[in-house]
Amino acid sequence: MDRIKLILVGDESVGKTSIITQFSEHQFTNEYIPTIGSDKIIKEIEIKGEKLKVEIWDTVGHEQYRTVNKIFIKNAQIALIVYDITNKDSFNNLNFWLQEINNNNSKKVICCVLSNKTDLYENQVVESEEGKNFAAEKKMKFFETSAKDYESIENVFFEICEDYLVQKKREEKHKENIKKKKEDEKEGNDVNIPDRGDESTSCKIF
Ligand SMILES: Nc1nc2c(ncn2[C@@H]2O[C@H](COP(=O)(O)OP(=O)(O)O)[C@@H](O)[C@H]2O)c(=O)[nH]1
Ligand SMILES: [Mg+2]
Repeated sequence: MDRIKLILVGDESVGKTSIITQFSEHQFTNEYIPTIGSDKIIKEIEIKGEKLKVEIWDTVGHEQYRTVNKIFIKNAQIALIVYDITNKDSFNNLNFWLQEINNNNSKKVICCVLSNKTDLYENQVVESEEGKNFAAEKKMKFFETSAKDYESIENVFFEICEDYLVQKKREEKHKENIKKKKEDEKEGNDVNIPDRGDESTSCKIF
């Protein structure tokens, strides 16, 4: 079974821990419990008959200093970058988190933006369009979530993990094509390798 590393980043208090708790335990609390220690949970999911072990890494309460442990980001395949619709700063800092991922991960990471706390629309200060535009500019997916609502959270994890599987298959196919090309070259045949076509959902673009 494939095992993948998924991390959540974003400012303090945007709802990262709540999102994880909702996804893994179907629970939500209004209390703010700062995350301490290293938090990693493993959840097994199944996408179209394919099983996947997802390691979900929560930041460990150092978001306020805006520094992230390099180990935390290293080797992550998926990053959920979260902001809170009632907190403009958390939106303005999305770029910072994106850079942080790019600087500390040599591999291609599938990044997406989560606009969280949609249930607090009365206090909304970041318009939906702003979030959508930001994500579109960087060719990332955009999700509107409320950690109170299991469905919107579940949807994110399933969709983004499915994207990962699709990309992985594309890469495998690409490798196969290269191998085949080499073999054909040896035999003197002429073969074109199709593009991987995996430009979207990657944050290695800006
Ligand atoms: N109303 C509402 N509150 C939320 C939501 N997500 C998180 N919270 C609250 O925001 C606070 C911070 O959440 P937490 O998950 O600890 O944020 P973290 O610092 O990013 O891990 C807590 O009081 C949560 O109950 C949400 O979607 N809606
Ligand atoms: Mg937390």
